[in-house]
Amino acid sequence: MSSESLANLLKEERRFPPPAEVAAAANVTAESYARATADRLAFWAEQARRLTWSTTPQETLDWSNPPFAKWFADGELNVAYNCVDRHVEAGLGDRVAIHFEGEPGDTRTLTYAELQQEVCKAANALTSLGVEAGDRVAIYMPMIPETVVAMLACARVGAPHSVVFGGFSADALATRIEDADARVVITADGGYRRGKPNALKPAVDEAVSRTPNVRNVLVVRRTGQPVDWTEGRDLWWHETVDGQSAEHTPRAFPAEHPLFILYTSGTTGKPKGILHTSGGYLTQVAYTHHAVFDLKPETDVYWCTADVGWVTGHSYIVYGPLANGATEVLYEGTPDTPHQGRWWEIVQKYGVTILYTAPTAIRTCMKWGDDIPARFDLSSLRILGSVGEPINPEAWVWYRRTIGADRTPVVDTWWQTETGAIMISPLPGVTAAKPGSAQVPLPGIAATVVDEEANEVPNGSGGYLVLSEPWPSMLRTIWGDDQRYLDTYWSRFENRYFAGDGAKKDEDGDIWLLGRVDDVMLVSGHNISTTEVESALVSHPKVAEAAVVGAADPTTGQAIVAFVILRGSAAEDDGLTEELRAHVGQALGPIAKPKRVLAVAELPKTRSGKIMRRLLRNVAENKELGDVTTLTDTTVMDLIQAKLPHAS
Ligand code: 6R9
Repeated sequence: MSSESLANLLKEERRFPPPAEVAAAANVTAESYARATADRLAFWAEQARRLTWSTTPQETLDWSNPPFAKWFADGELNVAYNCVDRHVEAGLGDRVAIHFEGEPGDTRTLTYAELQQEVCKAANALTSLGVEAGDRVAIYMPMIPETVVAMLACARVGAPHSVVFGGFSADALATRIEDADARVVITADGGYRRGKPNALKPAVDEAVSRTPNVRNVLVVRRTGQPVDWTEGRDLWWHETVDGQSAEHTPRAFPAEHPLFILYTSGTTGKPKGILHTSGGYLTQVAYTHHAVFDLKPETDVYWCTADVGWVTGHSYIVYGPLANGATEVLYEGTPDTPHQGRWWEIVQKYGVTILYTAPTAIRTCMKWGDDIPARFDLSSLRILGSVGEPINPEAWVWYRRTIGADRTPVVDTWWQTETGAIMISPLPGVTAAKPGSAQVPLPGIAATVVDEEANEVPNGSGGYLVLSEPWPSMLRTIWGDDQRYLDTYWSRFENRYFAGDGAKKDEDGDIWLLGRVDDVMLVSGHNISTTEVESALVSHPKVAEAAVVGAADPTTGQAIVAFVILRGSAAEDDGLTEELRAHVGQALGPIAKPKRVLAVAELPKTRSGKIMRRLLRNVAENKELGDVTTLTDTTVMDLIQAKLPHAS
């Protein structure tokens, strides 16, 4: 982004200092920043001591062959032991690990002692199927306790898992099974979604018909729906796992032993298998979960609404919270089944104290109206978190006021599949929060904003977000493709990790994320961030959600096209476009005014709630849509196209 960027035009003056009671008892105080800056490696070595190692590491970072990092390389540990057994050994076996809430309303509680038994049985079952350390296992599951058990069982036997979203197609699953060369697939007959059983097994059958190296498919019975069965290959979980011994001695693996592969789609090319390893990853997810959410494991009830098929589910449903001995909620279904208050009902029922969700969900709840959360007792909540996209200031303030009774800190956490753990975020007991800004790198993290020439930009300017020092939970490579790892992340700027996000530093040096660099719009020679125009639109009382794209334009290079979802009561009338154009013009300046504004019923989103602007750009330019396999709902695009027969 050039210095002509409009990055400074969006003014947000509201400030929310940490509540005195949170600050007084906070897990992490301002002093950590200074300590971590003084000696970053000593800081991470200290955080590694949160874990129980069978061989304590003496080395911290080996960066002798950058960008291929080794963290705590001479240490040995078992990740599943750290997430489960050690809590039981510490006398906490009766503490609830998981409050499971199925979409139909069925529930199940697993204490740490019970979780230990389940994980041990599943580990024994995997061993009985010939799974050995280093073998890859694919997991294609709904959000049920067995999914967490399966992941931990893989970790326990040292078999890297590759979790594939239950919403992905047979095709997407086959590609991922093949790329990782998985030998076993763990799945379920189906899961519940929007009030109905949603089959999973047929997609596995189709995928596995194309991946001959898969020996076994282990199937959890969740919905009881009929399934096709291949004798000799398919096995029921309850027949294979339940009868196993609940004793299993965890084996220690080197810190750099692969823990999982998780595929990110990216806009072009085949999905990238992001590889994470054990000791550094677990250190940073445990530390960040403790620091950013101020977790008090004795009293908190934590709930992350993500799907485990997303990195947020890996790091902040499975590994971080369980390494910290947290009590958490696991919910199978959608927020509006059977009614739009389902989430708030769950908060009330379990007394959730920490809630971690995505901006898209927050904006959807805003759209449904304040009266829905108002019907439930949300007074247990003390910390709210956001992840996945920039959160518009309006949505941030709504979240804090309507869900958090204007009392709870909101932490806007920036990170990626590749970073493994949260990198930039306020700390709830330290940071005076600014709605819409992720603000500051966490202790031990070096992040900044640079221009085209790799110079750090001064405060008040925009550019590219980079990470300037290695971090413990960083990806180690792209599975099977070191060159692509180098090209994608380490070639744009020397010795710095290129995140692919635009960002700016405000006058205080706080970081604001401006959207993916690929999405930045170029209008009459000015770089304009999608995030800022969308935030300006969402700050209009008639707009619930917005997505903007730069569509090719003969005079201005690109012209801004805005797709908006209106709030419940607002109607699409002739004056709407002018009203919204004027509103954006006032917030950001005339150059940022959208050329066209289109009211739509839904926006195309990935399963993790990210708006797929590429598809909207193609619609606006009247082009072929391209790959839609990661969309939650492909019919959304038909509706939008129908609205726009002659787009360009
Ligand atoms: C955790 C996760 C990574 C991309 C990232 C950025 C966007 C995530 C954000 C955010 C602004 C935040 N992103 N958190 N943008 N503010 N708090 O989402 O991982 O699915 O790999 O996506 O998401 O664009 O580069 P992943």
